[in-house]
Amino acid sequence: MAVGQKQISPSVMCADFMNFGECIRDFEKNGIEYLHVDIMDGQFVKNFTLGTDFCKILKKETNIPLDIHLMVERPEDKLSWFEFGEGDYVSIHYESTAHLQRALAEIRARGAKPMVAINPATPIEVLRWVLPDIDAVLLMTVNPGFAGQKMVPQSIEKIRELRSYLDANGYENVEIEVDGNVSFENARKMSDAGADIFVAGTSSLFKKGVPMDESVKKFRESID
Ligand code: S6P
Ligand code: MG
Repeated sequence: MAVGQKQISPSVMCADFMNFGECIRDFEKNGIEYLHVDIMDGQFVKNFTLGTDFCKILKKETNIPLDIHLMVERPEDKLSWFEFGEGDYVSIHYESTAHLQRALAEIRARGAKPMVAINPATPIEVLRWVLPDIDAVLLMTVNPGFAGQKMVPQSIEKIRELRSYLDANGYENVEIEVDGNVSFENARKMSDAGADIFVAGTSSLFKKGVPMDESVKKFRESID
């Protein structure tokens, strides 16, 4: 079975940057557990998003731990560019490196929590020999690169299988994070299937005109 309390990790690339400070204060006020920071390099995925300076600013401006999602080729060469440490999650894609275990071990050695991300088409069995090296699996429920996509329908079954797979191998403590079209409705199904951390983006928390307090309350009702 899954671990403890369900957690929300808003995708900050979906925020209104003209009012970003206010948005962070809203997250703090609402007890948001992580800030999901999407890093894209234009190669692993066809997009550019946030970067090293942005993570540095977040570390300075808030105590909310970061959840850095690296969608970059050869992440092992770039980990040293980022500031992260105790309490932060850092995820790297299985599909992005030939040196997955080394990169995960480096994240652990720097005091942060290593997480492996897998794309919708990647089988969960590829995780077998890095299970001792991770604290969580980031299960992509859309193909990475863009916000505002539709969930790949087989994702719910995949979450359920992943939870059983982790438990069957003795890794009940490894958390499952879901990312992509985590709407209020999908979040409920994902939670029932065994997800622990929910990346909230344009499909839920970042709706124009809806106060953050209201959206967070609704989100928690969906996942708890
Ligand atoms: C996508 C990225 C995600 C998105 C998130 C957006 O490549 O990794 O973290 O920011 O999925 O949320 P939504 O609700 O628009 O899918
Ligand atoms: Mg992401």
